[in-house]
Amino acid sequence: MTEATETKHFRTLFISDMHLGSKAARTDFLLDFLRHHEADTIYLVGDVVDGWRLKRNWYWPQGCNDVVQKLLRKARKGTRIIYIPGNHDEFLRAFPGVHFGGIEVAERMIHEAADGKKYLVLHGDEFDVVVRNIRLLAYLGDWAYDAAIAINVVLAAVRRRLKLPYWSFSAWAKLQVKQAVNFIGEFQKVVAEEARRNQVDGVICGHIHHAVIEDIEGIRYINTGDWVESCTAIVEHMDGTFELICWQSIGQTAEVMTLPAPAAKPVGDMQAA
Ligand SMILES: [Mn+2]
Repeated sequence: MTEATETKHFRTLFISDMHLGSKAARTDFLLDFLRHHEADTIYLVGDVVDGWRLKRNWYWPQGCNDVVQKLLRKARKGTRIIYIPGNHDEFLRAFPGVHFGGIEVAERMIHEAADGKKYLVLHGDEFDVVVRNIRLLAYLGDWAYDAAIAINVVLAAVRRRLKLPYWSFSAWAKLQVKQAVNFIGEFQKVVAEEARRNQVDGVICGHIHHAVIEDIEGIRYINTGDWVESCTAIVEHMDGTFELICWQSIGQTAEVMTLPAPAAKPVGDMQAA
């Protein structure tokens, strides 16, 4: 292991979709990333622990412990850590406002960047149902949109009670290879629209395992990606600029994408994750 890279300190760090407890979790890269990146505030943007995978069969190698220990240690040393549960760790959604080991649980947050811009931070799975029914909902209007999200939340709770897995948008989207391209674009549009409804400048989410920083009709859309395939994180510098980091090797970054982002691509032209 190389120790060549020094530790960098950021204002904020956003990571999601680590899926600890699933065999696909890249705890080796994640641990190395956490060693080299410190921040005043860390947002865990959902699907940190893969609760449904663990329910089926317990898989918790040392790497998962190391990641949890590393995060708890950062919290002890003064990093503010906010955990926004996703659909795979939705058991935590029952505990908004709870603190454990210095980590706060919240359903969603408004993050104010150093430049004063406001970002809605959420996991994003509640929009699966909107994405699936986008044309119908556009026709029916605002109340139907709100109702669809409410129904999705209730359905998820019912499925949980019946011990059925949450309907996985990303897994499903990936199966529909051709359609996935459109669905990622639609998801981004719907989430950006939610930011507009909340009168903020942008949104930071996870869920679809497709990291990107781009502008969608005047709203900055930032997706943290995942630590299963792409091994990505979002950092906010001290001046409020955001950067997408790919950490796919031990001790050095493989790829860095910095703002200002390239011109926004038209929806539907996205690369499937
Ligand atoms: Mn998710």
